[in-house]
Amino acid sequence: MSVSITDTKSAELYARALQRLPGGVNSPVRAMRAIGRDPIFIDRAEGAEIVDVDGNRYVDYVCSWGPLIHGHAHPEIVDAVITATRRGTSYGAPTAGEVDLADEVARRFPSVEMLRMTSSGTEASMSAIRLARAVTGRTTLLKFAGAYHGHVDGLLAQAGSGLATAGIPASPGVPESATHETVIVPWNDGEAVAKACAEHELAAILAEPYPANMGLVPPVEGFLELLRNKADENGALLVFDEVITGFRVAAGGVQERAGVAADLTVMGKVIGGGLPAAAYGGSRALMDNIAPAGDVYQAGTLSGNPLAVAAGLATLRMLDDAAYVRLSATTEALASGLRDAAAGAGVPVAVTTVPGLLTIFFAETAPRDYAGAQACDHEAYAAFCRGLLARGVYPPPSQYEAWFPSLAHTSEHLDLTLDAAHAAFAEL
Ligand code: HOZ
Repeated sequence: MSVSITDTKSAELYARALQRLPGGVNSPVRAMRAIGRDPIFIDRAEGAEIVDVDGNRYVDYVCSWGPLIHGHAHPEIVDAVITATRRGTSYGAPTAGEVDLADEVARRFPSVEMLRMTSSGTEASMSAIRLARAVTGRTTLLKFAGAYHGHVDGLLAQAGSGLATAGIPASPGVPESATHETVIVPWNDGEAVAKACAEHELAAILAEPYPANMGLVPPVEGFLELLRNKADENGALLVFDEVITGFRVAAGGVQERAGVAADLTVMGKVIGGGLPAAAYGGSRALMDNIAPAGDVYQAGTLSGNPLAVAAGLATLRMLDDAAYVRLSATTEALASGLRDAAAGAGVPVAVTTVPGLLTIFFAETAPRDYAGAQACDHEAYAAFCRGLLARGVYPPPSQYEAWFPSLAHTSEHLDLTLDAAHAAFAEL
């Protein structure tokens, strides 16, 4: 493992990239501006480790922002993709794998009797909203400040993830007409939800049930049940965006852990095993409204792509009960090690966890909403990240993104991470 990094080749690539790619990247957070440094260009990865173009090796806690629950380049997933590739990369026609994948999802998510695949979580969110509006005959949506459901126009106001990271409250280019039917309330605020429900006939209440795009800010006791009840009273659909949490926090996502079922579920990341795939699904009665079964239109040339389906199937089939026990233990060991390291250095932090997800907030207490996440010490987080990177640990370069421990992280990886954390905290 590296103890300091040289980045000559990354710097050269970044200079070239800036001429051709806005900000030098194809998605904003990886540019690392929020932690005050330039992006690191990756050459290859295996298990829990990535290697950059300068040969620096890191323990990776981004893991492609969630899809790689088994770590990088898992041999069974790679084999599945290679086998699928030899049979053709895309047909624009249905395959057996798509039916198998829908079966695998339905077994884990009882609320998802049917699904439609898309290529990205953004598309899946957008399509779930269209369906909710079509079946309710209503247009207004309720979402939470700091939640992120992809870069759908109507949901970009007060959104988490890259918008929060860059401090963009609402993206230019999104017309007011696209957002004026979005009602935004603070996460974990039952009164605000009740008030919004009293004032609006909603098509949907849309939530990440464990929000992880303002950092990980779990729901307070009873909040998900409240959302379920309020949606039912209002006549709205409850839409859970489980792009990050699905197949990760439990086989059946937050819905399994919390025992609260959604009407529509948005899935992504793990379902594609590291290739571009996402989906939305719900009851047969709802999903039969989607074309060609019904008249709610939605389509995609690469939807259900056979390589992504092969990667997704291989990924899901390796996720047995023991895997979830192990992922939970790894997450908890990392969290308690980080808490101890911070305490040892006298740095106040609050570490939130659910199995497979973690955020270290630089604050005395864990935030319970977006305003709380915004109030954390982002300079300290940035300095901590730079300290980790210099010691061979690659954290999410934003206070608003969760860490993604994987099944490939071993006790040696955790030891190295915690040694680096001790040193990085001491520098603060
Ligand atoms: N939406 C991802 C994070 N939640 C993308 C991060 C990036 O910009 O690479």
